[in-house]
Amino acid sequence: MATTITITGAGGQIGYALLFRIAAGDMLGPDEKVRLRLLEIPQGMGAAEGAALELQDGAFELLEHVEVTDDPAVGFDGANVALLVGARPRGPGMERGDLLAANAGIFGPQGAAIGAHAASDIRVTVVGNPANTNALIAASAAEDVPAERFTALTRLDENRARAQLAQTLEVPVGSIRRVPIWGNHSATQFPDISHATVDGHPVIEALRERVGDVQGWLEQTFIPRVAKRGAEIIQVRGSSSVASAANATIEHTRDWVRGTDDWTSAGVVSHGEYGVPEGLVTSFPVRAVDGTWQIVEGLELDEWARARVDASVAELVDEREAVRALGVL
Ligand code: NAX
Repeated sequence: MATTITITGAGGQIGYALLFRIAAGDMLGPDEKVRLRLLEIPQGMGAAEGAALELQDGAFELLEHVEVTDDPAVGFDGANVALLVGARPRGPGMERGDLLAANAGIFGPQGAAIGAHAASDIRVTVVGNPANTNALIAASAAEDVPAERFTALTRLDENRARAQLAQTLEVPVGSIRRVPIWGNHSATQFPDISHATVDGHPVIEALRERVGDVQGWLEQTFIPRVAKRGAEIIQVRGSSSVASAANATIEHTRDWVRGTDDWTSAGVVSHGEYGVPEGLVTSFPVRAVDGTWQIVEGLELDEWARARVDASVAELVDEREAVRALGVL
């Protein structure tokens, strides 16, 4: 049996970077056949149809079928995995409330369509921003689908954090482990190195030798660099992060389905862990076991880390309040 994967915004930039890697087996493995559903809005249909022609020309042996549609009922029909990439970007003069409202108008109906049409094992990865709150909106609209099946992507933030540490310590990125992102996928996110290791040894000790004042380096260099990396990419490249975002989406979804051998980060629904209000889709340190994300519990957060986590969670609470005020939740 093939896995049916729905990609919204498939005619956009990240969609284009995702499709061919999924068809090549990078997400679900070299033995898993895939059926792709490319869900777009009418303006994006041409780009998605063009991508579908190229998928055909890729002659991917794992790719059983491709369908392009602008109807969510068709797009999510029988879906086992949904990558919700298409979102409304912030336009000129748009306030945060306008942005949340515009995206509620997308993620609410998509959540409802997932509830009505997707397969019972559906797993949803929300990439489109504001990703955490969009995941919350979709989850609350999806009848009979556990909220745990809706997640928000913070893997790109984690990858950026690991890459910055690797560069600073002059080690391969694979040597760096356990760098969870806490909170919102936004400038308030908290990349936490307090449990991080480099080749099994504490990163903090290695950093002390390299940068001296670790706390100063974290506050003035590392955290701003990670949190503002998206803006840096736009400035240098002239366009937002695309291939790195697609890569993180594939890694997040692959790990969810196939499991992890260590911690990673994902925006998952809180059940009150670490005092995060129940129901908020928040990034935590997680492991994937038997197809389920499990929050790594019992980690120490010192006062400074606690304040960072609280600030990001407070932003998520505000977003939820703003969406509630719209009558969406
Ligand atoms: P693009 O503007 O290139 O593509 C978006 C596509 O979505 C367009 O083709 C558009 O027609 C389609 N779309 C819009 N509304 C839709 C709907 N209701 N149903 C189906 N399709 C719809 O943006 P792209 O660069 O691909 O980025 C997509 C999203 O990813 C943005 O919201 C962006 O902010 C977000 N990102 C999230 C990241 C994360 O780590 N969570 C990092 C990368 C990226 O910034």
